[in-house]
Amino acid sequence: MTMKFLQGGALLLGLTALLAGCNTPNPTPPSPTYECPVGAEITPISSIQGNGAASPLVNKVVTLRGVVTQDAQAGLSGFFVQDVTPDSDPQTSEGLFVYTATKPETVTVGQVLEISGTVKEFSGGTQLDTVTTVTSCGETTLPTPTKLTYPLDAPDALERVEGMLVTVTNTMTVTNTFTLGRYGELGLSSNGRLFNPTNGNEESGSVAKNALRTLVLDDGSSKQNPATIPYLNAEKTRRAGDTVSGLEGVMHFANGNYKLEPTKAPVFANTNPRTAAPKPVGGTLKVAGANVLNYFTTLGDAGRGADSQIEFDRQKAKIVAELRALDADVITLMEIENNDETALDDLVAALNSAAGKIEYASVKTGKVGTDAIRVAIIYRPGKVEPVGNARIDTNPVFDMARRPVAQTFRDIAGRGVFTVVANHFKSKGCGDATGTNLDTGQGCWNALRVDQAKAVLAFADKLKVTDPDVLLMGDLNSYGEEDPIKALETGGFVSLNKAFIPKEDRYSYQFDGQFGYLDHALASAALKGQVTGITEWHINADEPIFLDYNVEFKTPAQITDLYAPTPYRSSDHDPVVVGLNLNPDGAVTIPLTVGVTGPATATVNQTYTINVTTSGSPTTLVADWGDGGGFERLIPIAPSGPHIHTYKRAGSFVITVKAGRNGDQEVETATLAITAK
Ligand SMILES: [Ca+2]
Ligand SMILES: [Ca+2]
Ligand SMILES: [Ca+2]
Ligand SMILES: [Ca+2]
Repeated sequence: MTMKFLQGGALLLGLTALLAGCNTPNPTPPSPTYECPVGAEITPISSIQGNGAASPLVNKVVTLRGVVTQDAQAGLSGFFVQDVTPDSDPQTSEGLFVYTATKPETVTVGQVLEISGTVKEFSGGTQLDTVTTVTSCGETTLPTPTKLTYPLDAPDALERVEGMLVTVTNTMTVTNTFTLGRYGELGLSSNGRLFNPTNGNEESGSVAKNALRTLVLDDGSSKQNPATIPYLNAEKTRRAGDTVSGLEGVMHFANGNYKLEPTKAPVFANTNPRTAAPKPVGGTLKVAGANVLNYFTTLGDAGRGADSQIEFDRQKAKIVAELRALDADVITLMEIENNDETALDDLVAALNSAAGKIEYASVKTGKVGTDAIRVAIIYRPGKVEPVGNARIDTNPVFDMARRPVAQTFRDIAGRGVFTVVANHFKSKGCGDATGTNLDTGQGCWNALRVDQAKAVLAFADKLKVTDPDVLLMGDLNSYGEEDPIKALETGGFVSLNKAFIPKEDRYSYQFDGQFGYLDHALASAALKGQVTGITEWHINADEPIFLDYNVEFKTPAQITDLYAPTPYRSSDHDPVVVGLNLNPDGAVTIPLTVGVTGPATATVNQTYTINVTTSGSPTTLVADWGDGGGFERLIPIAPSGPHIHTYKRAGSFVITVKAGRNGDQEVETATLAITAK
């Protein structure tokens, strides 16, 4: 049927009605027919859509004829029509969104409508707007959905099917749940989840290639924070890694993205179910690393962490459930509030309360550096004993991040000694980044992270004097094939993630729908042979963010229904667990350490007291109080004890304490910044 025929105004019968006249062996239900008014000049939808990014008919008043494929007026303020007489050009879409926000129409799927209105581009999508007349012509069968097979052949491939009924031939994988709670959307990908190109999963991976594998599945609604979150399973989650098939719907363009608005319920499979515990890692001793999602006892005004006691209680219950499920003997923690021991003590008390016994103790460091958060180490005193005190890397490359904290332990049963280092390198966020720290494919601050990796190597060399077995744990804010990890590998450390975990399972974090591991475990060469296994427990990266402790953007029912005091989405990073079977060690040289803590403010002309802790039996101990007097001896040289000073003037001062031994061939330094008023 030609356009000329249509425009001639002849009676139009549905093609199916004509075909129904043929003799068929079986009786068929009467086919729908339609008949449109005579006279109007009809503009084909293919001419409205054109073959480019925007309509060639913007702001033109047109009349079109299309069959309703989806009525989304309740959720999207419009409905979709598809031309009853498509052209033969696959580059031109035959579908269109009819925007009816201020004047809803009663339409039904399968109804043929003649509609007059104005062609508009609204944030990148073509639509019929300011609708003046809608006339029903009757009904017809729906067009056969256009088949889409991923990966797409071009970044703008979906432009050709904008507003059209489509079906996806692939089984797709959930790769992005970030806006599932907020907008009812899921990011899907073909051929499995998406990985960050620098994670090492494929040789020639790129963000552009990932984009060709991506599809957004919407819920037919643009409403924020829907009371009913779509696509959840019986466990009220939808995990990344789950699959979905039978996708059919209309390809809508809105908010800068193509979104499939389903016309059939998508069929999900829980192919990546939750696990109750981390995979076994073997060994006689387990060391874990976990991010505690800004565990702040300072509520609300800290600008991070829980906003209220209710949120903090929910956060604590989830973190305690996670850490207990790790069943680890030593745990390095990231994102503890840097408020001396307050937040850390609170968490340890909660762990011990849940255990009904003193199961964990913490390595005491006081406030570490000046960042709002710090790293920390907790351990089971029944399984390991500290050898000396914590050592903190005060290299200035960590001034803009978190200082690494190290602790040497002896395995009480097996007598093996090793040292664990908790790390949390500078993040990829750009902030004030300039010069070599701008993003060149590995996020911002990559150059600084390389310097931090090199500093950790130098720090580890000092630690190896006590015992050569050093385990680096933590969020290095670097994916597996990025420069900071290569620097550590070049420096002799072995990536345990790479050595033990299959590529497709190497992830601890999701950003922008791409997965990767920022959370690492690296062993010194001497330790490698004593490692029995490692796992990344996918309780967080795969889970939607709305399952976390927060109460904002949730209805009262959701605050209750979506929350559970379980490990799932206790944080945004997956924890890492390493199994060790340590070789026994004899007596070791206790590491020389020094630490200093004290109030943040001193009062002029009054006694100010610091507490100095040391290990490794220093033979000299001196302090420079920062007010011009130079170094003075501290007496006695005790493992822990107060020392006093009186400031004679107001000002900001940095107190430096040095401990030495072997005729000061070995010297350790600690500093404390204070203000005298
Ligand atoms: Ca076409
Ligand atoms: Ca939505
Ligand atoms: Ca050892
Ligand atoms: Ca909150």
